Amino acid sequence: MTIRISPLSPVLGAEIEGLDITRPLAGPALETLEQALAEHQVLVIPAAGLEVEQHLALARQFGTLETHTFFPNLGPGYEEVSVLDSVGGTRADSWHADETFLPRPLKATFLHARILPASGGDTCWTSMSAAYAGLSAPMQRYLEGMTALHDCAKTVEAGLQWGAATLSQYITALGQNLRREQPVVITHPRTGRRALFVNPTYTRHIVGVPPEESAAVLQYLYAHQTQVRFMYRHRWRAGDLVIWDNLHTQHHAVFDYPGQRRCMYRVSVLGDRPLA
Ligand SMILES: O=C(O)CCC(=O)C(=O)O
Repeated sequence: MTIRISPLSPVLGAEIEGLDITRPLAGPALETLEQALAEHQVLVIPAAGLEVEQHLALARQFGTLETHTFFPNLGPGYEEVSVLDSVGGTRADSWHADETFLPRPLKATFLHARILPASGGDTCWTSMSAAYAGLSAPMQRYLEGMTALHDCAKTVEAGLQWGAATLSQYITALGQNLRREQPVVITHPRTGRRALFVNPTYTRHIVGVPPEESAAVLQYLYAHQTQVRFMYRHRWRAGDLVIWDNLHTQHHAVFDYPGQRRCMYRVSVLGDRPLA
């Protein structure tokens, strides 16, 4: 079988065809997929009928699976399958990379579309390596060697502000102390490409500069990295499986389908410490 890789935009995203992901991948096929993920950052694979066990088995070939810090999951024996169901109010409509507050944030996420709204519910990805390459040379030099604090409680704090979380949930999140200092610029271990690594959902501040400076720089970077020229927007088809490189992209699930159901199953693979 020949694997076909068709770019979906000049910056990121590719559709993969001719690959049977319902069985263990042979070494060369796995290598092709890993290389395609490093190069294209977001891979779309038509996978109608993919079973949960097959979804898990595919992700396991990429590394150790994680149980998500706060998303609901499929239950005993299937804790590694997060369920993002709009009926349960679970959605991710802010720009983020997944769980960047972990010491070893996720390397890749595998999201399978189970139930889709009649229209809407797209997901946008932005390439953080394209965003880094698009910075001015003085800004790249300024960010060199900087670190930023990432904190899981920041997202609960945002929920508290608009009524999606309670004070006791926020206090619990603070007590869990899921915080980590990460490099502001990281390097891809396979391609050597550099990428910005700050996101508005979890990044609290840049370390070692006055709060006003950190806030202004982060605000600039967030506006810069979400320009449409760095982006791919995926219109889901039933059964699509999308795999993304979590360290070198960010994503935002568009919530434009009130009253309709959208349900996705998600499995993620732990990475290594982000390389400065
Ligand atoms: O539902 C989506 O399209 C994206 C899910 C997401 O943001 C996540 O799994 O972190």
